[in-house]
Amino acid sequence: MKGWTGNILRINLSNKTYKKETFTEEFAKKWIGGRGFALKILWDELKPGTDPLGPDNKLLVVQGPISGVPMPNSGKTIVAAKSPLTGTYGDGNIGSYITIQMRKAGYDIIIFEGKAPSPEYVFIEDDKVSFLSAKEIWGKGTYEAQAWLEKKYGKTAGILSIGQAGEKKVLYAIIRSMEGRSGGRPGIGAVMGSKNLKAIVVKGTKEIPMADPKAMRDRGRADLREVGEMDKKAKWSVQGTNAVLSWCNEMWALPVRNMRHSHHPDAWKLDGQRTSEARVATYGCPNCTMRCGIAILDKEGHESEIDYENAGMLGPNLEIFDLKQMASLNYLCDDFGMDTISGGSALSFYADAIDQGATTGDFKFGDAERAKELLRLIARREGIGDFLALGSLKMAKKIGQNSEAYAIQCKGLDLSAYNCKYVPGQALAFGTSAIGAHHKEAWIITYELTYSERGAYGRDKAQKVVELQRIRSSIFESLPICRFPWIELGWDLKNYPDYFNLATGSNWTLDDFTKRGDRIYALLKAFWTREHPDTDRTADYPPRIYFDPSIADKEGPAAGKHLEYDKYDALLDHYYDIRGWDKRGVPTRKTMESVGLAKEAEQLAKVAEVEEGTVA
Ligand code: PTT
Ligand code: SF4
Repeated sequence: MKGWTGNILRINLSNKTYKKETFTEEFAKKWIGGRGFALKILWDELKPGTDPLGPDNKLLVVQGPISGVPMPNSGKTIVAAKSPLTGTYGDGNIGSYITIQMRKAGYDIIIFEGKAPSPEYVFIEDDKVSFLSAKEIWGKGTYEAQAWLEKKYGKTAGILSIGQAGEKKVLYAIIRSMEGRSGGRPGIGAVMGSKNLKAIVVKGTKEIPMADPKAMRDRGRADLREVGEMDKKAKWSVQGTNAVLSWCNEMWALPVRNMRHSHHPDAWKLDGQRTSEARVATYGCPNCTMRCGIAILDKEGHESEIDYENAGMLGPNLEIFDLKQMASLNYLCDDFGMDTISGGSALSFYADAIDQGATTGDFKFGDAERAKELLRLIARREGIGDFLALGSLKMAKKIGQNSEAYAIQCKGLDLSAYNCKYVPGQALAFGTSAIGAHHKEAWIITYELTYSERGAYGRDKAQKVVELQRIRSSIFESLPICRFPWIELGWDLKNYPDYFNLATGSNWTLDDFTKRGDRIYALLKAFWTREHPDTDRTADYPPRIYFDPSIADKEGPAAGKHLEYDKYDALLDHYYDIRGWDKRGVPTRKTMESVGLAKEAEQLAKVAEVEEGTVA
């Protein structure tokens, strides 16, 4: 096999054993890598109803056929498990040296099973695996853990670690790497913590297998230069992802006050120009010539990497407009290892619920100092922090009093920083994202607000969401590779099949990828259905407050507007029709068979109703 190493490393933390397994070329070509591999393995190996934080859940670290090869932005790794937030398949896409080191050590997939009897980290060096005590770093933040491990294993060792939030199983804990990388929004860091696994370190010395190494090197060198030049011309990484903050504010699509508002006159204080002017360091992933991790100093003087989601959710969403204070909240999330999006959303939901009289407490929008204290309590799960660690949906279920309406989440995962109360296509993208509300599945908002009619619910928007989910699931999450050269610089999508072919010796076109994207999306929704057999179309609705006329903006381009149930339902029907799913949003048997999932349809039918359908 070329491109893939063909190897799986299976590690049992309970009894400190490990074994090397192989996968077939048929499996590789059916599922590509990254998300495709992780999804199929978790579907096959987890019993329905597995406790996400119990020893039977599995933590996967996964590469694909072009991971780590010398080409633009190939330093990304998938971390995946059954999510404690959503109760279904969850993953994150993280930049890390582990991408290169794992491939050099000869593995595409590492599966962690069981639970270490005491806090440990695992060191993998080619064929050897060591189980080592983590007592010197357990209880420490991710910056200290990373520095301690780097000192021992070197700056370019592949290192993934969790902070106190992962150790304490905060449901939205993430995994960290290098100085600024964070991945696994659906609580993959909590799964790692539940296994008593503080860190994973990998070093390898082998060659990454490629069908045509010389062509790959020549093409890679030229394209790294080309993407770097495109970035210089476009000046994209001058502001990086935070360039979008002022655009969202202009478009009235910014998260403000738990998304009750969508615009704020002070938002400019946190925008891309301000973060760029305050820059003290730049971070990035391996193999990248458009490094986008812009770090500024926070109120306490720490370097804090500000991406748009962090700024949006910890700034305007909490009505905090002091750049350094917002950076402090971001630094704490990074150090504790918790998701800035869900962390920001848990805090804004709490302030909102107090405002609405649904609960009592001493936190108000705009109170940055109290927000810092709350983040510390969350990371330790102390006092009110234990409640905030559950994430907005589970908090709302505890509070009751109709507060679920303003928990800004879908399927248990909080929305990234795009306020869709009058952006139907992006609301559909969040609603139908099968891992919960994450913009990485389909970022249709720029198309919708730039080239389409904002308030329209036409079939074209459902079609666009499906197209983006196809491309992102198959190419960007399954190769896996950073999507920014394509999405931000317009680097041609056709480059990706080219690299895949150079690595594997195949002759694939874009079509070969997008077909697999449909297979992956059908299995993702089947996974959700297997875990939630009584599911219906409401699982694909955006937050209920978006339909509430009382939160419509009073001025601006969306004045007096909000989402409407009947129109959203019609849009959802278009989506299901294009996908060949039934009216509950469950893939039909015929659809599953048509994308090569006949066996999986049988398995699903044992626990949930599967309609026959007509799409073949
Ligand atoms: C990603 C999500 C994002 S997406 C952001 S900012 W973004 C937040 N970043 C966090 C952070 O930082 N610290 C923290 N404690 N929590 C954070 N939570 C949020 O997590 C990230 C970049 C970014 S920055 C984006 S859009 C792109 N995402 C990609 C993707 O999803 N797929 C893909 N193929 N390529 C992508 N490229 C870009 O990568 P999750 P990273 Mg991330 C400090 O993992 O779980 O998907 O959540 O990985 O290496 O940090 O790169 O405006
Ligand atoms: Fe990482 Fe940013 Fe480069 Fe993508 S563009 S590989 S997220 S540094």
